[in-house]
Amino acid sequence: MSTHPTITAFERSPDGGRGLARDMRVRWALEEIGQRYDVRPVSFAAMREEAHRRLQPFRQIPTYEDGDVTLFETGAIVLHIAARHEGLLPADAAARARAIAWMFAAVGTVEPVIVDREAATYRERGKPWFERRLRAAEDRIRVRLNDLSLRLGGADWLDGDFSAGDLMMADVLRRLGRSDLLGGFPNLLAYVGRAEARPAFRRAFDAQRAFFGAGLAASKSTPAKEPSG
Ligand code: GTB
Repeated sequence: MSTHPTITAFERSPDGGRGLARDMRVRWALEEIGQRYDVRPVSFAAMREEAHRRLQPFRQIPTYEDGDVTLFETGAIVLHIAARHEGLLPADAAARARAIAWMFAAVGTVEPVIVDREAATYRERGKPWFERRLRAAEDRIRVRLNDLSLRLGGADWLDGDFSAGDLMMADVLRRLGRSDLLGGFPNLLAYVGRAEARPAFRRAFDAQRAFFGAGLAASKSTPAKEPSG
């Protein structure tokens, strides 16, 4: 029996090893607390099968299994990890609650507008309304980034020391790459850079690259499937 958690990840990297799929934030959280973990690759076909749907009702990755705990949704997974180990949530109850609020802000307020733009790019390109749709999606992202940028100001992290709130927020922002959108907010660009410079992030990033390993060359030329979610 495994004595450490098992997470699931795509069988083949959809992004050429750039660590943009959501297993990355779970790997990163586990690295931050120094927890070993196993990764079980799941193919798109297997994601639709009953065995995976029992773990993830929406046929997605990642999932998390550790003893009698089985979880889906990265917010819930990272919160579960952070709540049980030191290092990702402050000890002070009020500060801890605020860090958790930032986790929710990342997945509930910032991530949806970023995902919406990507979904439009994949599904609506070529439609007569595409350019207008894209501009509207980007405007919504800028509104969120502007508010976030104002709140962060010149601080290193959103609320005191680095927390699971920063981990989730930085990983959500990473999805924008080095786009003009993020580039318009130098403090957010620097924030993501600081997050990516953390040794735990580097270990997680290298681990996902190594995991995809030989599959990378193939997935660059023939994407396994249009990225989704
Ligand atoms: N809310 C869920 C969570 O946070 O756990 C969302 C999980 C999710 O969207 N998972 C995606 C998935 O399994 C993978 S991360 N999609 C398959 C499907 O829905 O059929 C999304 C993702 C995919 C690819 C890239 N990429 O290539 O850059 C980036 C992000």
